[in-house]
Amino acid sequence: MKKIVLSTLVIVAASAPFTVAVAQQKVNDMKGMDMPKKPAPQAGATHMAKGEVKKLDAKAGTVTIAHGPVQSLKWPAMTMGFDVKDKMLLDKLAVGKTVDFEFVQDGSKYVVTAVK
Ligand SMILES: [Cu+2]
Repeated sequence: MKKIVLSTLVIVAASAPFTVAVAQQKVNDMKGMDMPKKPAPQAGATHMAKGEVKKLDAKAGTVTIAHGPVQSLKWPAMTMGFDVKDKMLLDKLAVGKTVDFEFVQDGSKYVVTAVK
């Protein structure tokens, strides 16, 4: 009886460091999996569209464009407002003009970054 208890203790004692080592290895593996931190696919992406300028407010730096479908955002054609941060771009915009333009999402806003 005494012998059985002793050998059980030995087995537990012997296997304990191994169990800890395996657990540690698992934690390290998980950390490794988290390593490549890629941004969300759409974050910071530039979208391209073609549209007709409907309204322009140079002072506020906003433009309303009736744009065609935007594939990268799965948008249908629509008329909507954009911010225009770069005043240089405002010179390229005029009501009634059809432009190819690029824009990015900035929070809940869409900002025109290039006009061709
Ligand atoms: Cu839109």
